[in-house]
Amino acid sequence: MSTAELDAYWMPFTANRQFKKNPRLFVKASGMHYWTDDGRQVLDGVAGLWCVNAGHARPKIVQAIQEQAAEMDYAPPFQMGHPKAFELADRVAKLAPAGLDKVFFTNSGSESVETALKMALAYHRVRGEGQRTRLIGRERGYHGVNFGGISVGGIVANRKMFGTLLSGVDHIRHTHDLARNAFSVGQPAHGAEFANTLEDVIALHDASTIAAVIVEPVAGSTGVLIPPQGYLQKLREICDKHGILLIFDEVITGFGRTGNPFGAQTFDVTPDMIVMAKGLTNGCVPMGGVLVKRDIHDAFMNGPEHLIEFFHGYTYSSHPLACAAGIATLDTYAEEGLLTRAQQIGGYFAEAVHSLKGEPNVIDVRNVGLVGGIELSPIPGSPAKRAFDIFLDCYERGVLIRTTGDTIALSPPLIIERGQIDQIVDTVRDAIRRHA
Ligand code: PXG
Repeated sequence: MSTAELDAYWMPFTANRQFKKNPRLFVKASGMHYWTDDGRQVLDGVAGLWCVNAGHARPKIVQAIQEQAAEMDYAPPFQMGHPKAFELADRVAKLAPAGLDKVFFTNSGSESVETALKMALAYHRVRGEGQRTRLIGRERGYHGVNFGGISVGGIVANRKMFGTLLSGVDHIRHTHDLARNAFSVGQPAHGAEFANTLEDVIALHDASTIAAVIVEPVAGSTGVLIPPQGYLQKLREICDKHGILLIFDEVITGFGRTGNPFGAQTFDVTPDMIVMAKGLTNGCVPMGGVLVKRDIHDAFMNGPEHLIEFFHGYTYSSHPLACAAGIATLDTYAEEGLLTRAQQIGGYFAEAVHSLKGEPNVIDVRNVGLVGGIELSPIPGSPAKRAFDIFLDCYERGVLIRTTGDTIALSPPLIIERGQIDQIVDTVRDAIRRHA
């Protein structure tokens, strides 16, 4: 494409000027691969953007979307319904930890986060604890890009340009501890006590003012931080002790990424709400949702029956194309055992990514399920440059990876085979050496 043709589109989370000088365009995708506009095949090491968990262009999903578009393009979600919305909610609830059996639909992870935060505030209010207005997030957390999400989020670059954000928000400490945990395989041994920083925040504000705590079970965007052993359990205990809701943002960890349908199951901690998106529809149609405990939902079911109970929703909540894609996605996951496949191939993946220990500038390798993080020491004075150059290098050599700061993130489709894991890791290794 010419410079003029690339001009109008202001690209999200992209170095626009760098991109437009040397564009990287995908035109086709199938299975584990993309194809570029100049006909090169690129192995997908990040499932698009952590979402295409069943791989690309899966026939059942493609067909479901095509048929739905022809049969019924749209149905209003307010005061009306369509069967597939109920079917998908039921299917998702059946995958969730026991007790989380109500589902609210949105169109993205960001909208799901806003929905969960609003539900938490309103829940306390409908049960007479309306003074619980504070929301607690975590340093380095990513919860999408809307105002609630960046307020509870902890990635500085995503917040600092946007004013004072939501009031009444505080943050607990992040869990990264290179000194004690570098090169941990799976969950790091040290750091359960970082959960105690929640007790400090509670002591400062008083528990009676706090509505909810939101964390990612595995922090993805900030560079793959795996929860220390016992850490999430401790958060759960502290929240229970003080009547505070615990929200897991599982936009990345949902739908098989850690070896179970949800990270809550992998780490054996049940939150009060689960925020999801991405893998819910295999990335094929935008969709997100919030899984909620039954008693939270039931607390709203008061008052005259003709009145709306929760004043929230989107024009495209439970869009028919998204629901059709979601049902076909869950069918595909089930038929191929994909939601637990990371348990089988995760060991091989772990060994492969940890073989990068000892390569130049590699200061940490982290993994869980089919997620890997490789942290590099930055070029002095040029943070993020080394990892970005490695990203470009891998792309030129036919492997798509993702970088954030100086950390490389790998999160391939769950259909990946061993030889493809080798190809990704070998390509990353060569690129790391070339940029030493
Ligand atoms: N929560 C989490 C935990 C996420 O990872 C969102 C919310 C927002 O979802 P939407 O659909 O509104 O984008 C996400 C999104 C990265 C990267 O750096 C990750 C995401 C988005 C963009 C980049 O790897 N995850």
